[in-house]
Amino acid sequence: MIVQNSLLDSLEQTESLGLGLSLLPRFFTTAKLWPFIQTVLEQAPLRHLFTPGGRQMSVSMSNCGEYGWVSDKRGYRYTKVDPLSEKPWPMLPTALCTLAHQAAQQAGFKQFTPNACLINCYKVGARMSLHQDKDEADALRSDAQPIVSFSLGLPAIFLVGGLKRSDKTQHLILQDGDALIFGGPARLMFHGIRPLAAGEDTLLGAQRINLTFRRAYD
Ligand code: MD3
Ligand code: FE
Repeated sequence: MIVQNSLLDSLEQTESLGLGLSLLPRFFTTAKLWPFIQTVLEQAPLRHLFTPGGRQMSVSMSNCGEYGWVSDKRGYRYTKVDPLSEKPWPMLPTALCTLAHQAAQQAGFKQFTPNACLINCYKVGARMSLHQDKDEADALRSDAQPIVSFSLGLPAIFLVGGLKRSDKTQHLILQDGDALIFGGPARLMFHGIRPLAAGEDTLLGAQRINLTFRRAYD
């Protein structure tokens, strides 16, 4: 994959990492977002989901927005109700929604209004193996909505491959405050996160939080 620097404005540098993949380094201020996330997590606590194959994930997860992503022995899907509380997922805070919209806009996606936000929590050693995100209703359409990702806390090594699991991967370090936008052809790329290395973030401590903003259904 060719890494090229493009689109420079006075505030942020946008690196366009091939078709449809953009990195906005230090796009947001974690201290401003963290209280909103903590409020969501008080209502819908992080939990370690099980894969359909019966393995417990090392990443703990929760959601906010109209839809939330869940996994259990029945499969992967989006639900309107948190299976733990049997209540709707907490609202997607407007401040987060606006920032995700702005990130998508800077990456060239004008119409992005997320209705799902998956919250992933990585403690030291937690990882996410190579996968594709295909559970959104439009995922396989060429006009699919992008996915916007925000990284908070400890840095992580992000792996990105191609459209086949066996394609060679490249890595990218995701730092606190970074936004990554996947759209167009990049939307179906295999990707994952290496086991989180030990460290201490001044605000979040020994963990990394990742938010992925999505359009689950139209
Ligand atoms: C590439 N999360 O939640 S974010 C996921 O850091 C997920 O927690 C990782 O992969 C994390 O599904 C990576 C970056 C990301 C998010 C969505 C993508 C990369 C993507 C969708 C398609 C292709
Ligand atoms: Fe993913």
